[in-house]
This record gives sequence, C-alpha cells and structure tokens, in this order.
Amino acid sequence: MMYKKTGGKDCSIMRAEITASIMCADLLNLEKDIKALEKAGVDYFHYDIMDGHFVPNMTLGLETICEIQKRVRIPSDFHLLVKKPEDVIELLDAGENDMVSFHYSSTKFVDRCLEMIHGLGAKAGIVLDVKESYELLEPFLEKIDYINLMMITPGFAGQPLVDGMIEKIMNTRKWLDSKKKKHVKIMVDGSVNYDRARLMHKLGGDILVAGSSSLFKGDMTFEESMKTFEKYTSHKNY
Ligand code: S6P
Ligand code: MG
Repeated sequence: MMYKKTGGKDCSIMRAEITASIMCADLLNLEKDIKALEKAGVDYFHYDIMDGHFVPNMTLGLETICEIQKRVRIPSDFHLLVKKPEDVIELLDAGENDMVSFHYSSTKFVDRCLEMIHGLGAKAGIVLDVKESYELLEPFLEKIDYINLMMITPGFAGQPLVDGMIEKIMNTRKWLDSKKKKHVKIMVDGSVNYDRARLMHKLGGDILVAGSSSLFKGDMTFEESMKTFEKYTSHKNY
C-alpha cells in the first residue's frame, strides 16, 4: 500500500482531505486524542490560534502546539485568528508539509504575510469570513496555495452553518478555475458534518475541517469517523 511520507493517508483513496480541529479535542486528555487521531489517519491537525482581540475567544497556545508537534507526525494546518498575523507567523514551527492561513481582514500586509509563510516553506492561504467575497483575493492569486472559507462566524466551534456558504464553495471554485487557478485548493471551515461533507467536497472543497459536527461529536470512534468521511466524500460514491 502507498503512503504519504507524513500524515499516513492511503493515496489510493480519493476522499476529501481531513484536517482535525484540535480545539475540539478533549483538552484534558490531549495526548490520548492526538495519538488516536494519528492512528485513524487524519491528514492534518488544524490549529486555531486566537488572540482574544481579532476574535473574542482564546484556544491553543504556541507552547501547547509545539508539544503536540513533538508527539505526532501529522502535518500542521495553522489557522491564525489574530490581529497582526505578521507578528505570529515568524513564531510558528511550520515547514514544507504544513499550511498557514490568516484572515484577509486581519492585516494591512497581506503580501508580506504570504511571503513570510512561503519563506518558512509552508503553503500559504487566506481566510475569508462569511461576508467577504472571493473577489477580494484577485490581487493575491499568484501567491496563494489555498483559500480557507469560513462557514460560520469565526471564534467558536459548534455553531450553525451560515446560509449561502455551500453555494460560496461552488462559486469560489468556479471563479478560481476561470482564473486558471485549478491548483489553488479550497479549505472549508465550520459546521462540516458527514452529509454536508459530501456536497462540500463535490462542489469544490478539497480540505474539510472536522470539528464538533463530525470527528469530535462523540458518537463514533475517530477511525469510524474517518471511514464515514471516506464513504461520504469518495468520488465513486457521488
Ligand atoms: C472556528 C474555528 C474552527 C472550528 C471548527 C469547529 O473559529 O476556526 O476551525 O474549530 O470549525 O467545527 P464545528 O464542526 O464545531 O463547526
Ligand atoms: Mg479554524
């Protein structure tokens, strides 16, 4: 069987890539959860880094993330929900298998942030809030590797899907394709349950953030959850 060097994903399975939202894990039993997630074959760990200013919440700190990174071989997917991401990017332990995204509205220095992320060797993404149009990203299309589309108001897990967001995935994909940017991936963040995952993936969502609506719902093991994602997002099952 063919495996990626990191992440443990079986490349013969054409499912959506799954990034596990670590803020939704059992924070008092984090080591147990991260080991089990690695065994279950998630593709990335999604680290929401919040500062209590850009969004009102605060979740994972860099020191905690560092400890997690020492214990697993899962690539990191950093989602920066902070003012002035340019001050945080340089503190991240991110490299060629990792991804870093920041909010379009969080900085005056979008170009500089993208360059800093690429300077680390990581993939660079911009996050769009529910009300922000993909057309804002036109000036940065040459520099981005992915767009992270928020399906919910950023800051908290467990919120309902905002109306119109599924269509936004489809329209963003069409727009990227029309700009000859098929290689730019779409990450979908918030309210990803299994049923929606099928449609989200079909309409253009490449990487799905799995949080309290799926992986961490508590109704199945992580392995069962990954099998369910496989069933719902494998092309053959459309
Ligand atoms: C929210 C954060 C997200 C959540 C995740 C939760 O600000 O960016 O990554 O952790 O979306 O998933 P769910 O299924 O609870 O909405
Ligand atoms: Mg997130």
